[in-house]
Amino acid sequence: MINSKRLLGHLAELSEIGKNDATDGITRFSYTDVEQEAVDLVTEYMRRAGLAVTVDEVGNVIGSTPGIGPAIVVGSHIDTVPEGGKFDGALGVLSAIEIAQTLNEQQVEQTKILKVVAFKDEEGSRFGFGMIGSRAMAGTLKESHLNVLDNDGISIAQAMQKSGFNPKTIDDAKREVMDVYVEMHIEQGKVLEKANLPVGIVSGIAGPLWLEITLDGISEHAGATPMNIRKDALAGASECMIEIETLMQSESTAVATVGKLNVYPNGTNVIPGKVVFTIDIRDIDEEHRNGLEKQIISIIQQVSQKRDLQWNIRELQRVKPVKADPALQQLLSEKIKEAGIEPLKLISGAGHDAMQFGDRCPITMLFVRSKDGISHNPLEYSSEEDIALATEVFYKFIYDLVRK
Ligand code: HGY
Ligand code: MN
Ligand code: MN
Repeated sequence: MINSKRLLGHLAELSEIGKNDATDGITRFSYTDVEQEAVDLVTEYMRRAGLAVTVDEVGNVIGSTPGIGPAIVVGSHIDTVPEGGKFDGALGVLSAIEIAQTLNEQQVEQTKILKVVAFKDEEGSRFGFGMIGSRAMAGTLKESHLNVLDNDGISIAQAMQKSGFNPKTIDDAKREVMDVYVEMHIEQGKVLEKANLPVGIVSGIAGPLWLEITLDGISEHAGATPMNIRKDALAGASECMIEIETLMQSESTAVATVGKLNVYPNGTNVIPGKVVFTIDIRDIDEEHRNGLEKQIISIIQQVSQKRDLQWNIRELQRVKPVKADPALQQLLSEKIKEAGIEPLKLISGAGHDAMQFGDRCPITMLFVRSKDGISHNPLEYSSEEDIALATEVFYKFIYDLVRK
């Protein structure tokens, strides 16, 4: 039996780090002092669980049971979106630590090594380029990726250096030889709540494609410039967004979101001469996502031509959708049934570190119900009962994996 009281205590303690007391929102961006505080706390929890803790070249925190050879790797992240919730990522890392501590306390004979990982910068909130830690561990992080800048003009490489990491060594980030990679995470959607189920099995993860669009017009006097001769970049961006939203209405699984928008020079009496906005396009089918990308780019081209705006598109990240391993899903399904719950399979609309390992080893995820499906929001909530039940199911799942 896991110690759910201890786990919930850890969750409460971690959620105090980076919390905005006015909104209850949590902000922990990678390579910042706040995030380092969270890393130190999670390192302490790993040690108390009897894990040997190492930090790799990009800052992944890895807690391992003794031995060498292929490992059962269980991970998630402790960085957040701006004003995020308590559970996204944190629940996965802390439940994995709780499971390791329970295996250790109950002196369970393990034939496989267990590694618990808190991956660096899963969200991509600071640099617009995410999954830095899991990409490094998968061996796909390139030095060129480290040039992207945050809002203060600091690159990933500079932020790494400031935190004591050497960007030149990212290739040495140990590629853990993974037997399997599994992750527990809040669902962040409404499927489990609608099905009235506390947990679900992830059968696949939709792949996010992030684009940054820049539209250039002319900043002019808002009072002295007649409407018919303006090159208003914000009006152009708004027309693009409405056309993109209309295009996506007929989609059943694909989604597209404009999440960030910067207006220049951002003055009340100035016609916006420049706008920079992001588009996050996702689907479980890569071909279909590529088709949508083409249609969205053509909308941007046509609106820009009509309004005499210059347009530029920069790809921020392109992550392949992945399918979960059938055998792992089957084993998880058995553990859910043993808990008296009907096993439901669902696709994850949200991206996760697990995507970086989908083509290297079997992966799957256990989802925990999200109240009202809300996430990336201080209102994000999963009940203590659901967390306890999910962690117990995941414990039994990992118990089998480490003794195979
Ligand atoms: O963007 C995502 O899907 C995840 O929350 N990083
Ligand atoms: Mn997450
Ligand atoms: Mn997230």
